[in-house]
Amino acid sequence: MPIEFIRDDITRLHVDAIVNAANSTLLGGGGVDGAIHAAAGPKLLEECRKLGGCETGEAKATKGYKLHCKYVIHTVGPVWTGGKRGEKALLESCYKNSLLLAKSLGCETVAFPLISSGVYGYPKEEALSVAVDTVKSFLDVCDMTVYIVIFDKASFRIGEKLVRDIKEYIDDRYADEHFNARAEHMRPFKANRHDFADYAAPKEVKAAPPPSFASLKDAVSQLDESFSEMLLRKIDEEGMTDVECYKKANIDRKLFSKIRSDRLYKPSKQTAIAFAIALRLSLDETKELLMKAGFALSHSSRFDIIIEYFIVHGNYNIFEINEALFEFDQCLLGA
Ligand code: AR6
Repeated sequence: MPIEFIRDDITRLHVDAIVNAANSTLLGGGGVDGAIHAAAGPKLLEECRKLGGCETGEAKATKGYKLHCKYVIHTVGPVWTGGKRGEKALLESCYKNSLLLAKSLGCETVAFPLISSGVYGYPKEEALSVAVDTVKSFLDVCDMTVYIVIFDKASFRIGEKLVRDIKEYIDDRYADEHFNARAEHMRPFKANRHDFADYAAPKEVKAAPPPSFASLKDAVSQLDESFSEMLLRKIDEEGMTDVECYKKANIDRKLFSKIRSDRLYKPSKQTAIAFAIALRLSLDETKELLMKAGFALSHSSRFDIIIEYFIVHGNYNIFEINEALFEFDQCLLGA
């Protein structure tokens, strides 16, 4: 999956390269830099000494030594001094230069910490949005899986208002669900209280006749449009290309080819929803697409209600949706 947010210690990740939020000496320090040097062992510092430092916004690579990665890419973020000294452009350069370097080294998976958002004081919310926007632009032209590692949950805060709105939405939906469950429970009680003199016999409801199949084989052969068929049809109807669709869905090319070539492919629920978001499907269409993969949206699940919230509000920004899911401790969308 092209961008993935994970909450972890970056030194534990098994990827081709991890990025270090270093300082211009490249000789180690505190924060993530200290953790990376501690986990990699002293040989990392030995190699760093030979690099001759690094300018702010630039990136240099070393081997990973005892870490579970081939390379460490050291980049130097800007120190935040209020935002008027080109901090944003410098932070963007950190991500761009690290990604270009990773690509030149043949890396397919790269993990970033939130550069500058610790000791260097860059506001975490803004640091996160620079990270997401810059990585996203890079992935528009290049295939790679990029992990943005969130060490402390406070780094990952979507706007207070959005959190409040989603909370309200969840509370309302849960309340509905409970109300309906209670109403269901009360039904026999209401019937008991009926004045039987006024009681009218319920109208006869005619059920639709069941479909008639000559045999089980016959029944199984009459499959409806599958998930992959509906997905490809919707892509055509929207006038999108496959690439546009899977990039918007934050799904990687290999997974998309699998879905394309297997009409009975069964995706995960997160993948199916990611495509619904990429295609800007209405709530009903989303439910239809999900049903084809064997899933539903339910008001008994916070994940489902959050997805519904975004669709109902016409917000199809998958990164914002993922930030909200992360905020509410739910699985993220994508592969
Ligand atoms: N894994 C992932 N993220 C981490 C980890 C970890 N193990 N440890 C901290 N973070 P910082 P900076 C997060 O201060 O702001 C060093 O001394 C942390 O929560 O490490 O770019 C260097 O030598 C924060 O969100 O880097 C420099 O002198 C983010 O990583 C200076 O700090 C970055 O925090 C660089 O400051």
